[in-house]
Amino acid sequence: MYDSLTNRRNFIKKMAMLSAITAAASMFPGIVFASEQEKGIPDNANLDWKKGPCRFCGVGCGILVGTENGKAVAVKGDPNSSVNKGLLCVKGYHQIMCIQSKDRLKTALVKKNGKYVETPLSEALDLVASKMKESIAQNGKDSVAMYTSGQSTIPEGYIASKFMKGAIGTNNLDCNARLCMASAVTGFLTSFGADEPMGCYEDIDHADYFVTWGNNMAEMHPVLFSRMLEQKAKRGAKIIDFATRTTRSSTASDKSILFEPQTDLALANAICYEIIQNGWVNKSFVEKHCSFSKGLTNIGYGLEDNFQFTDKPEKIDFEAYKEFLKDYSPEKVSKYSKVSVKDIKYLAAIYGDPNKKVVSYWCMGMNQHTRGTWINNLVYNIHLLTGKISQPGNGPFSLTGQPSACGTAREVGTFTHKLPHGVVTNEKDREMAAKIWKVPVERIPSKPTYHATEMFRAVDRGDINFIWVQATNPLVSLPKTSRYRPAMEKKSCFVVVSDVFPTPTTDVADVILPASWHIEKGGLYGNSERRTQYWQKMVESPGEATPDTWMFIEVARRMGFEDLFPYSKENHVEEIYNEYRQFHEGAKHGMAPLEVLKKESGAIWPYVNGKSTQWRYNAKYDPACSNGEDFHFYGKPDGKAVIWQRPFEDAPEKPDQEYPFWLNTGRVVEHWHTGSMTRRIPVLHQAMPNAYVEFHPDDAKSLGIRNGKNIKITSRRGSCTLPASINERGLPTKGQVFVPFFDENMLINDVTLDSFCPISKEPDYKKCAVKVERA
Ligand SMILES: Nc1nc2c(c(=O)[nH]1)N[C@H]1C(S)=C(S)[C@@H](COP(=O)(O)OP(=O)(O)OC[C@H]3O[C@@H](n4cnc5c(=O)[nH]c(N)nc54)[C@H](O)[C@@H]3O)O[C@H]1N2
Ligand SMILES: Nc1nc2c(c(=O)[nH]1)N[C@H]1C(S)=C(S)[C@@H](COP(=O)(O)OP(=O)(O)OC[C@H]3O[C@@H](n4cnc5c(=O)[nH]c(N)nc54)[C@H](O)[C@@H]3O)O[C@H]1N2
Ligand code: SF4
Ligand SMILES: [Mo]
Repeated sequence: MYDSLTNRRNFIKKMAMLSAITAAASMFPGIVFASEQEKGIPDNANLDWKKGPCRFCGVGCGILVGTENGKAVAVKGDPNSSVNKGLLCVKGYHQIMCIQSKDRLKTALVKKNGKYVETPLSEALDLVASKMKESIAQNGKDSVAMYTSGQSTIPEGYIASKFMKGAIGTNNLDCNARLCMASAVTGFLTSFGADEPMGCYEDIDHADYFVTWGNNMAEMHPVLFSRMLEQKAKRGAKIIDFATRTTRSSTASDKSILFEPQTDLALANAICYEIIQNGWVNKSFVEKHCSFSKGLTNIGYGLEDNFQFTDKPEKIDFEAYKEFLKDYSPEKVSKYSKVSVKDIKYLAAIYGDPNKKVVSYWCMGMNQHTRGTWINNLVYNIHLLTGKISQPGNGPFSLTGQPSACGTAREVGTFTHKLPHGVVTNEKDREMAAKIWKVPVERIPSKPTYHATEMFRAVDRGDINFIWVQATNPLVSLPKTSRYRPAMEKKSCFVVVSDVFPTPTTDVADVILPASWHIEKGGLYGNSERRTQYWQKMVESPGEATPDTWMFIEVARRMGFEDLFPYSKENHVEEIYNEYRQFHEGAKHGMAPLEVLKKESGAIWPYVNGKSTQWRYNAKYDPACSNGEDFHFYGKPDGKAVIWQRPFEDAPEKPDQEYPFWLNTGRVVEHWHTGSMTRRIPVLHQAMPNAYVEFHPDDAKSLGIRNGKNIKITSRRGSCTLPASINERGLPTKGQVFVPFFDENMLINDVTLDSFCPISKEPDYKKCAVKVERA
């Protein structure tokens, strides 16, 4: 018998005691340091170094992994990678240590009479295939679902899409990037008609100002932040941290401006108001390259099952837009955003100064937002009105979180509405997919089905009877797990989970499949700056652990789709990438060939005539521009980017008498999401052994709360008990508490709300109302 829960807890406890390295000192300020591990590598060490992207964040640093006698023994930064120029952060340096973890999943486990039984992998895959077939036969194609990840490789995402949409014929495929990047995608599509940022990391070397809109780059994108700090030291570039909480990023910035949650919508409009009032609009840019639109308002929060919403955009003119902005004077907005009129004017003046180059960065503060699409649009408005876009050092830059949120989730398109090129609702896109996949076009359904939250609601309702979860840990990471855990435990749904370690999600699985980790399989990832990176398999997997792509292929073959999956076990990564590349031929999205990716530390798409395109839509750099002008927003039929009229609307749940605090959630530098990997790396686990709840010192004082005391946090959905943290890592504003979500023993997502942006369907983990009491 295998008791994953006790094993896991014991293991994590033991590790905290055993760990010898004291990491705390090297943690400050959470950026880059020469790791103990790297210092320990003798210069003459006879290691075989292989290159690849880091396993963790969307920065996509290049790493070199040193192997000896078939074992990975060291990691260092790739000096040839333009992303990180040889640097790594603390997670980067120590990543390979998790694969040595004693409780690594090495065999398939099948639940029999309530107990997990070690089972030969081929037998477990037989069972998965037969359960999938059984569900389809009994309840139809839309009774089976797959939930994957922005950490899946490009081949994994591609095969998942081909399997579900092309072979079976259901759009029941979505991924955890819905919890993360969906608002960025709908923001790009509505403003520009094409996904992903126009600029690249080289912008950092040219910008005079960096404005971060509610993200914490010192901890979440540390290597990029260190590049910003370098420019600050070298050229006096300035960092302005605009957020709802004081973090390490704020303290390392030149100026920190705090605002009330949700009021970023009003503040972005106030900045545009000021830009117009002061005559800072770049008139010729706006006339030539922009149009104006408005959409529906009071659009709801997606709290009911089967919630549907379609926007109805309407063209407007500049005068109407200007009239709309009258409600957003700095004086009016200052009252509810709690940002001073002076600070609003200060920000507007930076964006408005034609001689200053400005890059805006954001991540989850703007995407995990019930008006996530809108706030993305509103920040684009600022850059469009001033023409500060698509030029070195000038541009809005939406950062991705996961290592292949762009490459896999967005480009391959592991979302219910997506295909590798385009969307399921478009007949031409379906025809193209059908042709490359060699399936009848009627097989690919033209209607999207379930986005992430709705997929788990469908499991709860009994509408999904089979779900396969891969490279994600939803029972820690979904909002309102207090509903979705019981849903996954129901007998009406057969649950398959592929992971590297036991987790709270494998705990509810009927079949657990042992996956190969990052360097044990080859693959490709795509980072925040549209850079595709390839790596080869570097070490063997333990036991029967197998690459995810291969497990999908094995199951698809067992279901009778052998002809559609003719790949070889040895070269499937390369064969699949070559097939996938056909979807993206052409100047707007061409992908680099494998030979280039094998040699170089990645290439940025559009890869045209043997060259990466660093700045899209700017005719100087982008060969796809074809209107004869200096800029061409070719994602839109009229070649113009859209300036959107979007109002401020409140959050669905706000502090009140019964639940008087805002709850904000997020991350810390040491841990990766649900902690399944980083809590198995001794140096990281020891540096940050458990979650906590941060208070503003004034709130702590008035409630009589002291550091380390246990506090129970309760919302209308559930509760969670954690030790209080005052004046330690971060500092929430008064009336707000903050909790990181990495700790599976303190499940804050039992408390969060599953409301989402009606356009992107991305949940808002940053805001709900809670009460706090001493436990
Ligand atoms: N160490 C580490 N790095 C990571 C990850 C990790 O798990 N660990 N995960 C990666 C992933 S997948 C992601 S998505 C990124 C996340 O990267 P970030 O977005 O930087 O991090 P979070 O901690 O999720 O979000 C914190 C921020 O949300 C802001 N916020 C709260 N409410 C609001 C609001 O109403 N409006 C605005 N504009 N901001 C608000 C707060 O100011 C706070 O600073 O990190 C990536 N990098
Ligand atoms: N409260 C709160 N919740 C949040 C957020 C928040 O800000 N606040 N942020 C949301 C965001 S932005 C994100 S991106 C999600 C992330 O949430 P998840 O994706 O659920 O979190 P991870 O810990 O990254 O889960 C990845 C899992 O894949 C496993 N794994 C690693 N490598 C492989 C592999 O090669 N194959 C397989 N099969 N498995 C592998 C790991 O062990 C781990 O269990 O969380 C979301 N949830
Ligand atoms: S910044 Fe991100 S990609 Fe770079 S080493 Fe750290 S976790 Fe890896
Ligand atoms: Mo994310």
